[in-house]
Amino acid sequence: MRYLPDADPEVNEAINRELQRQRNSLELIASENFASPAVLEAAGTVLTNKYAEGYPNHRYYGGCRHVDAVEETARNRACSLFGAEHANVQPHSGAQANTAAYYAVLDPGDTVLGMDLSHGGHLTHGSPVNISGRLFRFIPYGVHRETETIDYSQVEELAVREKPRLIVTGATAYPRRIDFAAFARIAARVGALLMVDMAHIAGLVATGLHDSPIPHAQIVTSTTHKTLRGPRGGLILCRLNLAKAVDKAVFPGVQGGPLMHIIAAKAVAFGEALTPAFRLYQEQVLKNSRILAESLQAEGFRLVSGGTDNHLILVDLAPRGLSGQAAETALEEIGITVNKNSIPFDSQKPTVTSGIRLGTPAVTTRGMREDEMRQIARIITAALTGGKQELCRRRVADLCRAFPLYQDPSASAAM
Ligand code: DSN
Repeated sequence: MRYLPDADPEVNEAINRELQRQRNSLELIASENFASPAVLEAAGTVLTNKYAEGYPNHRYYGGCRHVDAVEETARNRACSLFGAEHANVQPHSGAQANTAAYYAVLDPGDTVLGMDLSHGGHLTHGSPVNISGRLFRFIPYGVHRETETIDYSQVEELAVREKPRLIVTGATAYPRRIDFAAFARIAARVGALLMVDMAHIAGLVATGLHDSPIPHAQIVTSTTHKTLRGPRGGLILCRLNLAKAVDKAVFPGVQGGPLMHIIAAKAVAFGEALTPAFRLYQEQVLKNSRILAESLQAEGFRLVSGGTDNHLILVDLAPRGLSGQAAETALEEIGITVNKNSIPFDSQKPTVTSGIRLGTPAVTTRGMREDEMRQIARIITAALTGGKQELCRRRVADLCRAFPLYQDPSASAAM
């Protein structure tokens, strides 16, 4: 930082402390990642100064020729990356992308099926406290009590009974593959549209390591900062016949001026995701997740659904007599960041929970591999079963030192 330290020491100090926190702790929040230095640079540019309401070549402001070029690049790269017919890269976030997607295809009061938040869905998939649950008649579906995997027969029964206009799938705390073809068959049977929120798995989808929703869904939404490892933001992909409705729903529907600096950073991230190195990174994310899951199971932890097929793991702590809240705090004290998370049929309230959610995208970006996952499982076990805090803290610090972050750019951006 050249200017900030003098211009605003207070904010500069907080940013520096956050940088140190990211460097010196193990980030296991499944939805977080470390954007590359190139993505950070693009996000911190003069493009933040530009108003560009509208779309390339159809703006409501002059002076847009350079930001037009950036947005075109971002849209084209998003389409190539996912094999989509149309991309809207303007949503400020995943929640904005979902709200715009609903606005594009629904009328207030329409019936929609969405995955229950407490079974791994998302707030914007019809939670009563979210605008989606206020504007539309969402009917929740969930997972089987025994297998803890999506109950496709329940989805079908609800679809036949409720005749929804839209079925939404995608999850924030679901460790298994989602069968988009099964959802598409159910949607087709009842004449509903299918929307997939692939925010968590977008990086896996981009590299062919999770089935793509694109052939099955009319609308696909995502964030750009999770497994996709871009800047914080949202994205909508759709078929050409919905392109106009989607674009209108984003602007002027739910947003005003796009964040052109973030769109530039999205373009850079999509460019990175198109490289072979990104596929290797995603393969390692999956290997790390599987090894972390197996190592925790070997330590006696119960995992929701018995394991993982993707980048995340949901640990049920009830059999160990712990709450998610207590575990989150205990792990934070030794330098491991996770989030407490409800598990399906949880007996604890959402502010306490019986589970924690772990993910491997961020530690994999630091370059960690299978052996480090085994070490992390041992540290987590020690921290949650009365092991010496000081020793756990030291082992976390050793790992962080061995895999530096944002020091040597090649170390943080190489994978
Ligand atoms: N808050 C995100 C997550 O952590 O999964 C979803 O939007």
